[in-house]
Amino acid sequence: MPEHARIRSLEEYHEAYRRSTETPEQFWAEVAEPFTWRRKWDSVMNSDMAAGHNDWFQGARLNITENCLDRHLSTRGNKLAIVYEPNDPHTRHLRLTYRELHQEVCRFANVLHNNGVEKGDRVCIYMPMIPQLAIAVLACARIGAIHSVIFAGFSANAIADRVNDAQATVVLTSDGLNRGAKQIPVKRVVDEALESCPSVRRVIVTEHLGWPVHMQEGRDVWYHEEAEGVAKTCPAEEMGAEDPLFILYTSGSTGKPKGVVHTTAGYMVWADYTFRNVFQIEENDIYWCTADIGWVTGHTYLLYGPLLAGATSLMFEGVPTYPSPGRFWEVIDKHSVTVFYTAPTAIRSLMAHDINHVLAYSLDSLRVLGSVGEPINEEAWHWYYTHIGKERCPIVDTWWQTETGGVMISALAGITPSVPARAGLPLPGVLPVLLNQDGSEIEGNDQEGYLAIKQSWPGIIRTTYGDHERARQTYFAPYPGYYFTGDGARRDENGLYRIIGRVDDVINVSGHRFGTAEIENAINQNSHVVESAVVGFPHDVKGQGIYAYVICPEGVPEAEVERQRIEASIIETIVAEIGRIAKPDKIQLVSGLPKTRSGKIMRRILRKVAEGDTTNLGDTTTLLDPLVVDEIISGRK
Ligand code: 6R9
Repeated sequence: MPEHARIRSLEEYHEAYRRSTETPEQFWAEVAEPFTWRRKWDSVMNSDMAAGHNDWFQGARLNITENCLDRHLSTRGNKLAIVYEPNDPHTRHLRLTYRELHQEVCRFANVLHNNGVEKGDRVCIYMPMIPQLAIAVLACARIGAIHSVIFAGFSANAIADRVNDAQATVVLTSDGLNRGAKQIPVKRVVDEALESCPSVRRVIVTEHLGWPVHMQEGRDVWYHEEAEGVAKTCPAEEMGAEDPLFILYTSGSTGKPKGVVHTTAGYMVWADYTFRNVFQIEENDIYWCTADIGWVTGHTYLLYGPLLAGATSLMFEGVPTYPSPGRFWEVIDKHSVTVFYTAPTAIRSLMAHDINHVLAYSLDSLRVLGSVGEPINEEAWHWYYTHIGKERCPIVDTWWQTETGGVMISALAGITPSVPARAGLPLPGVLPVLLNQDGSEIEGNDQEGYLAIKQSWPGIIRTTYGDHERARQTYFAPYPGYYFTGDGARRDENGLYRIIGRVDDVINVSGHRFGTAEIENAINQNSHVVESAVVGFPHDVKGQGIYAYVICPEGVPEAEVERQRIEASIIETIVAEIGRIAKPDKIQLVSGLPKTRSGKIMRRILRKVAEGDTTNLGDTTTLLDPLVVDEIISGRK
């Protein structure tokens, strides 16, 4: 494993941190040194935080797949790059060495070329968690096409929004996918989406379930037919350091998901550096990140980070509870997983089952445990630490965001402090600050405020696709000179950070971000709906649940069956507009919403009611119609 820039002790951490903040350009130039560059940079960091302009390694030329694959062939050609564990434990798993993965990526890249994909083109990928997904993503990067992976649980409408925003010309998909006991006709969802996507001229379909699918003449082709006789070598396109590598859509506090853009060199350096240091990766590790490649965690810590480091990455197609709640632990034993990275929601859902599902497995191979996506509550932390890590594996609670490209605040496994409910200390290069509402910095420990970042880092978001002003407004304008995270945090008495949660209108459901406005927009498409307001509430397993208050045109129907019918219809609309993952936990039909005289919905009140805390609703005197609050309380779900 590359020892380069590897932190091995607490002293080394402090030293690296000091250098990364005092002389960041020198620090990152050293970290970047051993990658494969076609040409080195002219300057390391150019940052104008107020304008949201951040360039790293300007002037450098490279291809990230040469760093993920070619670079390892002489020393790790026969090492496993990807181990694939299918949904069904009785189906055969698959292993790809670095050499094999290199060949498959080249082949897919040639297929893309043959289908007219060129550098800078946007390619949307809507595929199951199978090796072909990883291969497809890397194939785009190989030829300089910008990939935009869409999580394969999103609806046709959600796909169409993303494809149209990116103006993608090509879509990569499969015939179907397995998710636990369910099978989903993925290609059919894509077909429906593409009815409203005029930019798409080619769909390349990978056979996975062997299902018959409709192939549209002139547009759709089978991958296996296209790949026949195609060369397994493909020269890598030479990219500029700041050429976009991918777009990944994520929800914010406004209605439409944003296309977060990451570029080539900075993202690469950040992914590799954070991966090796946070998990303290060793050459023989079998590393398993349970995230789907459709989310940023899958991009940075299933795919790019591990491959850049030359590690073995396990890819799991299934779900934690199929065919039994012991599935994760079975996979860990089966493949001798050493480093395991998952989300608190998965841990909480498994905690709820009989502990015998855990005790049936040895879990001896484990060395490091990770958590990501939302704050991990103390109970889940202790369960994870005791029953999975057997009190010998450090837990890294990694705080970061789609926009940060990689981990920002976290323990480095076994090196910096790992305390329940604390993400911990910032990584080298990360300068977190706590801000007051007026934007002034809060000094000292044992303090709470808005979490912002004061200095550029290599993985910082570059723009939102096609609309830089939106990126500037969202992240850089709220507190000029800082990157604003949207999270609130506490710095404890030892300087460790504890992430409290979003301070904006974003709900985090099982580690998935949704804007309240985004869900409201979806609900409002339903003909039974005049207006809606969505808030989050604490949920035992998901972290936060979705509570929707909905006004119907004829008021709240008297009959229970009629109310149920409307609620079911609203759920159907949300599933169609966004996907099953955004289904509200509770829908309450109401005759009005608590609004101020200026027409603003008082979400604070709605949140309190959803939480079940109706004793102290605060000041309601500015409400237009205070009676509406009584109705909402009495009809609470
Ligand atoms: C990587 C990822 C980002 C939001 C972020 C925060 C929450 C993520 C966390 C965490 C507390 C952690 N979040 N990790 N909160 N502790 N370890 O999840 O990216 O999907 O963009 O979500 O998730 O609220 O702002 P993304």
